Amino acid sequence: MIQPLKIKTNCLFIVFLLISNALFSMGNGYDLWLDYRKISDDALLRAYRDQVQAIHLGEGSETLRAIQKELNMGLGRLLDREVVFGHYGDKENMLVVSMLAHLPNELKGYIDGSKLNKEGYAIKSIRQEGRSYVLVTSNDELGLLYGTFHFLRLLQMHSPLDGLDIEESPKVDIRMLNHWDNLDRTVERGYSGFSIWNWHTLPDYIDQRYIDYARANASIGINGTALTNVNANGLILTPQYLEKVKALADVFRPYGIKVYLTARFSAPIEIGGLETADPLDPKVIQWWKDKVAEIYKHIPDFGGFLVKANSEGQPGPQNYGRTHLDGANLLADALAPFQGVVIWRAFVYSEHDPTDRAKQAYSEFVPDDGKYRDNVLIQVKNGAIDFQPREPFHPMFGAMPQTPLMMEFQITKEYLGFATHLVYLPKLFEEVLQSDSYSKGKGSYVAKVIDGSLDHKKLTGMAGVANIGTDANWTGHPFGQADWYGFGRLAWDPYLDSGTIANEWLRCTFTNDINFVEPVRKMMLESREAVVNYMTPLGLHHMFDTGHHYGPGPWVDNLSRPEWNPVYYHKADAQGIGFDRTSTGSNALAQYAPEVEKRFSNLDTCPEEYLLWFHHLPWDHQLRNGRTLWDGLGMKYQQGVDQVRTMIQTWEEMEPYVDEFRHHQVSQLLDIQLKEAKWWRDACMLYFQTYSKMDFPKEMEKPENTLEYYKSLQFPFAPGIRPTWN
Ligand code: BDP
Repeated sequence: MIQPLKIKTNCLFIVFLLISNALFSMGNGYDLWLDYRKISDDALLRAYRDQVQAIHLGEGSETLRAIQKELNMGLGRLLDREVVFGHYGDKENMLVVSMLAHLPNELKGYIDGSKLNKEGYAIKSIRQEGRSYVLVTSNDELGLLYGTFHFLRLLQMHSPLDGLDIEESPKVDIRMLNHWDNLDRTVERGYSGFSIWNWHTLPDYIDQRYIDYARANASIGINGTALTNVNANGLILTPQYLEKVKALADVFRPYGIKVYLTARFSAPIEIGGLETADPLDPKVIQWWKDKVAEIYKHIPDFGGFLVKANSEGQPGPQNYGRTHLDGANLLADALAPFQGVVIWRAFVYSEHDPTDRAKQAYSEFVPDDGKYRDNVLIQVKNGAIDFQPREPFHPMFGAMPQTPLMMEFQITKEYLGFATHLVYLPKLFEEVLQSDSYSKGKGSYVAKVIDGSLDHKKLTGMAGVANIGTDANWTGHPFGQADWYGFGRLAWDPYLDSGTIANEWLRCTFTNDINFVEPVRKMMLESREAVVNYMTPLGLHHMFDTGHHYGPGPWVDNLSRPEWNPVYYHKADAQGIGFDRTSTGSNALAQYAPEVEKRFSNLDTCPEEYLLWFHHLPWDHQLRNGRTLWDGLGMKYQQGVDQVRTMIQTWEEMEPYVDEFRHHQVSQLLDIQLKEAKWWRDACMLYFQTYSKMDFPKEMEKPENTLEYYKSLQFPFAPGIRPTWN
């Protein structure tokens, strides 16, 4: 139990403020969107100081202590003065942060708790007998934590504190990051340094980063983290590592974050000494039961397992002639007594299955709808191929009304320029969430599948593959932080719009100056279309160079599995280009609801941004602007390059508003982005020209090098590559 207390001004506090301000002025970005800069507007500063003369903090446990620390630091910095904690009534105007059950009697009755779910909160301005209160309240401690962060954000964004009447409850249950972090600290598809989990010094050494990670996640509502790579290593389930996992779970708990682990399906053999991992074998069943019980002894609120099985060489139930259903239910039964869940990934495609890769996940999972245990979620990537710059929504969304489907987005930019390109991903996430699956008629948005409202799902979730590493600013590119931030906000509320999120992030991270916020927000919102244009326009996809996925490789045709080769996806030939997924081709379109199928099948109604995803078309096919497909491709590539030029220009003009350090960082990265955008344009157009035999459109700049040159490029140490293919 924690009691309200008064923190006296002391030297330590002043030293703390000085140090934290000094760190900020370095602008290295470590503080993310929580840097709590002093309010720059004097009148506003006075008004805030007047409102928060003291804080009444209700009773609670360790989460309350985290809230207290955050208020102390946040308000200390924002208001640039000592933070006073006291009791209701101590001062004329106060901030009251307390669960409903512990509110002072005078403040009871202002909020109807039945409108808030377990993690929800309300923020309300109250005037009472000449006194003024801002009330942050909730049913549960976690709601109070989220409400506190929201309150601090209001100040960070210079919002007025009178007339507040906010009620917020998360729309999705499990809002989690998936770290593709290996135990040796390399990160698969990680572009911002090494894994932040220092397994070697755990459990005894608690890096401050673990705490700041928890704070940052809690501030955007993330409540789960899968610590390890989906290409899993069974060692994480051994006692030696579980002790380390426990240490992290203990750090995260006050911040409402549950820990999940990736379970390697063959772990019973590798670490359990069994001869098989057959999910129907009684010894295997018992092994998982015992293992789960052991984990819960260490971590009583363990979230559950995330599993990649029978995919890209990972072991799974099919190795024993069993199904994904058998595998998922085996683990679900072991976890059920402890309220744990199994998150089973639908990212599966087989080298022995000759059908279109885009169809395979649907074919494997949809027939078993309704047969999974209640604590199983199927985690589905946003599109049917693999985190491309643009993909139509996955046909599984809407097709499994009786099974919780969890969204998997990729926050790390494996296919969107690594941590080098400025591409604002919430725009992509929003596009997917707002796609209409038509599974229950018009308005069956993917967001409704994810928040469960479409089919009254009891369990819901959204996962994002993390872009976090040991870089000083966590995400490599300073704007990569916006992708982490935006993912969290959308997991909390999948109906938020990406422009609102960009506005919040920019104000909290850089400045509230509108001369900065508006142009940069515009730049962010346009950046996603730019990357689509200069990498994979008009529905092209997966043309990335082998293995590392850095740069273009549309010519690659020699990999062992057909669907690992870019030529499989673009199918360029003398006649034309594109993947026919209509009824004359792979018929993948049949997996969508009839309205969607019809719209995408028909060339007159198929949006041009998906054209070559669904159709193989002649080079001289006429686009809606009257130009040939060939010209249209060249123009799109050129447009992408030009958009990056505009971004550079915008950013140059922002110099007066940003610290020198970050301004320079972003400038350099944008220059690389321009270089690489041109590389994509030139390499792809030169290569496709060998088939089209047509001249480049007049709008397109001349390629800077020959096709042979682009083909000769090698990147043996490109970051993020899978270290072992196990
Ligand atoms: C692909 C990545 C690969 C991952 C795989 C997955 O290239 O490194 O292991 O997805 O999601 O995007 O399992």
